[in-house]
Amino acid sequence: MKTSSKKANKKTAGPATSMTAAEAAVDAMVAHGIRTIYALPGVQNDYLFAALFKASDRMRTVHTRHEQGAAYMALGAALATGKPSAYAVVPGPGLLNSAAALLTAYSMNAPVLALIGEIPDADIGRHLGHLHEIRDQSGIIKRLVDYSALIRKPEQAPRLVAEAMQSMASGRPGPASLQCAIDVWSKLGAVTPQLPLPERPPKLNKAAIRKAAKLVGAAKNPLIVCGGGAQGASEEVTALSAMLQAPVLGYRRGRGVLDSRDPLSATLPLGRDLWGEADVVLGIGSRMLIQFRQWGMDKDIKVIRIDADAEEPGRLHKPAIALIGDAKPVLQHLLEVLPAHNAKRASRTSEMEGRQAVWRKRLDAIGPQIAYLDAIRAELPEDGILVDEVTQMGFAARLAFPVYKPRTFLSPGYQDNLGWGFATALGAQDARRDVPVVSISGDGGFMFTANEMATAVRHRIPLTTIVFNDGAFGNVRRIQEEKFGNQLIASELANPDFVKFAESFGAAGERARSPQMLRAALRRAFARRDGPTLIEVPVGPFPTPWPFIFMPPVRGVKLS
Ligand SMILES: Cc1ncc(C[n+]2csc(CCOP(=O)(O)OP(=O)(O)O)c2C)c(N)n1
Ligand SMILES: [Mg+2]
Repeated sequence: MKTSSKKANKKTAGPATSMTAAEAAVDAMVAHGIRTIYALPGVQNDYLFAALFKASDRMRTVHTRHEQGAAYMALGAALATGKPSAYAVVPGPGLLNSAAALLTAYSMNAPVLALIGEIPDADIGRHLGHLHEIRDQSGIIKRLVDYSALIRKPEQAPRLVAEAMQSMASGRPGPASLQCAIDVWSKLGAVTPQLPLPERPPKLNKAAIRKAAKLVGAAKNPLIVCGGGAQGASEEVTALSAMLQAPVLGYRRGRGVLDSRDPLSATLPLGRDLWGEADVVLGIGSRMLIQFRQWGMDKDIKVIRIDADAEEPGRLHKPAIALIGDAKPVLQHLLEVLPAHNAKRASRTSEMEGRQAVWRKRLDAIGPQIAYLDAIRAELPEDGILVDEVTQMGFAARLAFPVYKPRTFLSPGYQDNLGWGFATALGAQDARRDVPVVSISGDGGFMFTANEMATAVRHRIPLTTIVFNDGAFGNVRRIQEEKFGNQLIASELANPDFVKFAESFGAAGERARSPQMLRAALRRAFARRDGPTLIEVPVGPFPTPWPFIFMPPVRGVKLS
């Protein structure tokens, strides 16, 4: 848990004003740049919603049909913009309904602020059986977020909001939560506004960066591995890759840091070959779990890690050099000092283009998925956003969907939680109304939050959702067919008519039976900017992607 900074920002943003705790919290969020809150009301938060009503010229309230939708939408907004976002729900069941998304925000290091109601302040911990009471709510929340606090008085609200926002932006980013009791939201107090607290980044370790420059500058076969922590450092990674002629491997959360059209950009299957050859690896904002656990290590590989979290680099393997801090400033300094230490490098363009072509050919094994992905790529503008899912198409997208810009490919990282896609994509589209957002789901995953089609219509969110309908938890069904002698259990699904389903909400519904038809449907969907479109693509079983994802080691030791 992060604790509040000792050296408080004593300066205030103005004189004290009489207001409720709820008004103070809303004002403070506005002062920190939060302009939208995803929310679902209930009696514990009535005064919070009264404050949101009063502030509706400064903050939009987007209400959802389930708390999981609100939290996923806040997650999508944070991921698509790189900026903090917020959601508000009632305690107990409201909190738990939002918890899978909050967990995902934590594992994706996403700055999501969860405002959670509470039972009457004096009764917290007394187990009286109040509406929505849950044992040790603050204890449960503390395990899900980086910063958590209970607002006990209106006067505390600005400061606690500032601390939550500071925590979400500092070090390794991540979610925060503020709770407030039903009877405290409405309390009046003399509230003094609070200026945002400084982020306080760690001091650059210039000596260590110079050491890293020497090590990577002398490397014969340098490789850069990017995770989600590199999304804010795309320019620097691109420059570094060119300077070193080092390929950049990004899978799932690291995709788009280097433009897929750059010959030095690599994703999984080719990335594993490159890992096998590398002598110095620079890991940026990545846990490197696949590399260390799946692909193996040996003494011939030297690792440099750049990470915002000082504890991360040493978890599986002690790196030669750990550079702690946000990737952007660390890389900016590395780029300044590297030229003095860098070996003469021949262009790897034609070699890498040849190797890319070989893997593209091998990926014909999942050609049916790739044909649909190519159709999406052909229609989606360069800065359009694709949100994946735990589905056949999602697995293929992580390997083969070309990504041109950072934050334009959203994938749930290690949670890989079925059902994240549609509602997260709604949040991304709500926060980025200037670009088209496409959600790809299976019929299984889509139905987790399909109710939020009502939210999309109500708030005119122009998201395009493609549901690949194979009438099954197809991924599970294939495992049952191949590994368990066709013992099918709990994997075949009864579905609605998805086109009629969409239309019944007032959304546009389309059915596309081929990649060509999908392209035409996408063009129509992108032209519709005042509401959502669902495109159902009926499909049969897809070929397995697993041989490209779970590949055997290429180096000696699997780290435990
Ligand atoms: C929260 C959660 N529950 C269960 C799973 C396990 N799971 C992974 S894929 C899958 C089936 C996905 O079905 P669908 O969305 O239709 O995609 P398809 O595999 O058919 O392409 C399931 C149940 C999961 N990853 N996450
Ligand atoms: Mg399916």
